[in-house]
Amino acid sequence: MANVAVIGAQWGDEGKGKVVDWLASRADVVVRFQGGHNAGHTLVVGNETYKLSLLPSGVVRGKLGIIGNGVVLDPEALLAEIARVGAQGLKVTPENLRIAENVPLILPLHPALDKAREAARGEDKIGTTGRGIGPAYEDKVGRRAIRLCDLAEPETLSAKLDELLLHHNALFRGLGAPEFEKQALLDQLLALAPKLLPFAEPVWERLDATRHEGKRVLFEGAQAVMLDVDHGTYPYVTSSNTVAGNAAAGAGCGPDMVGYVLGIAKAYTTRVGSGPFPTELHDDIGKRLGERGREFGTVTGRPRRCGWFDTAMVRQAVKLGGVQGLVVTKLDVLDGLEELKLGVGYEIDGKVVKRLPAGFGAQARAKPVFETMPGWSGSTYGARSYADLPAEAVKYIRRIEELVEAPVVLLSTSPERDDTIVMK
Ligand code: 2SA
Ligand code: MG
Repeated sequence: MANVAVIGAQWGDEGKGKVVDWLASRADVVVRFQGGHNAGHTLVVGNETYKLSLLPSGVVRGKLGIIGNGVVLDPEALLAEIARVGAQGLKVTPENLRIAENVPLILPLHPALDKAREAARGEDKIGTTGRGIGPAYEDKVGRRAIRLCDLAEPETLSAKLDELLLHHNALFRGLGAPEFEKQALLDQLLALAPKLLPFAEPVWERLDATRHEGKRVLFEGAQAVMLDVDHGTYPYVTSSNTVAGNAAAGAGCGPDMVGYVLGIAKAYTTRVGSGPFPTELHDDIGKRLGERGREFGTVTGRPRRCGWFDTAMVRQAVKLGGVQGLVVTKLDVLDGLEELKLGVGYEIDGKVVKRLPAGFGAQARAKPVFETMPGWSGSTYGARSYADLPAEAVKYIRRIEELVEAPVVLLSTSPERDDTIVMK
């Protein structure tokens, strides 16, 4: 296998961490291409548990990690994460971490704006992670972001901050929130420069060299297709493109380098934050999925909303995301349920459709159309071969493949790396 991109096929938290870790051990370079420290996953290596948010997972496996230009980088969060894993014995240095010099930075005013806006939205809040992700991407597209390379040109920072604050302080005034002062931001950036600049480089050149050396690259997606800023449940989305189509632009290489696209889906569905979720369960089964699946956000600790697997949505994610093979995770959470349901489409204003429409109103009115399947009484937890699975579990997976129009290539049956079934 050459290069691989891993993306979420639902609303995040599909268990990408384990799969990325599994693949990172086979790669030479691991690249993050979008998102920021709104992503989070836990890696267990021997006796150590690492909680990663910005660092590409490969770093834990001794591989080169790259933070691409498509990421929004909070320098303080990165340095804190480096210190945290450092205390666990993992040294992160410019030897094993490189950061695109053109990556936009998240400054303290970004989380402040993120939170002030969410507070102003009240009931209608997006349910963001409050990390300043959206405002930082706005500044990038608005051409007023401070980027990592700007720290190497301290003489230009003052004027850049003037422009940034002209925009932001007007917003803070409108929201009745405290304004930011230039000098404090300038001092902070100047203090960060010597700590961050050693990691900065034109990573596109390194990726190009990687290509010529025939090294293997893993593109590590964060969030998921249904949180994509264009293709997700807008406006209840994150502010980046999460589809594999963005891996090249967000890393700085040609699209041919992205390689095989692996989509990750949980055997049921979860979502944190607000927004449409047609197959959501508000009953005891939903509660049971949340408890058995330990469905709490890694970043914010929020309980996740739970529901049945939605094949219409994952099919859409497969097509949009460019998914060539699917990994289904946490099948064991369904163990013991008498009956299972698969969402196969939606009824919207009396019409049955197979896809989730783009409009928020229509998405919110979409009622799920279900197909019912028998559950299984045996356990799938920790199963390592196809033959260990109850017949009904195999049927469930096969039906998912048919409906989402992509093969299930891997089945993950516990958080343990080896509890993975390669499907044929
Ligand atoms: P933001 O903070 O602007 O990105 O929030 C906008 C919406 O996006 C949702 N969001 C997420 N939902 C689930 N998981 C997220 N991160 C994962 C994690 C990491 C992953 O915490 O484990 O799976 O890669 C994540 N990040 C953002 C958020 O809830 C809002 O609905
Ligand atoms: Mg997660």
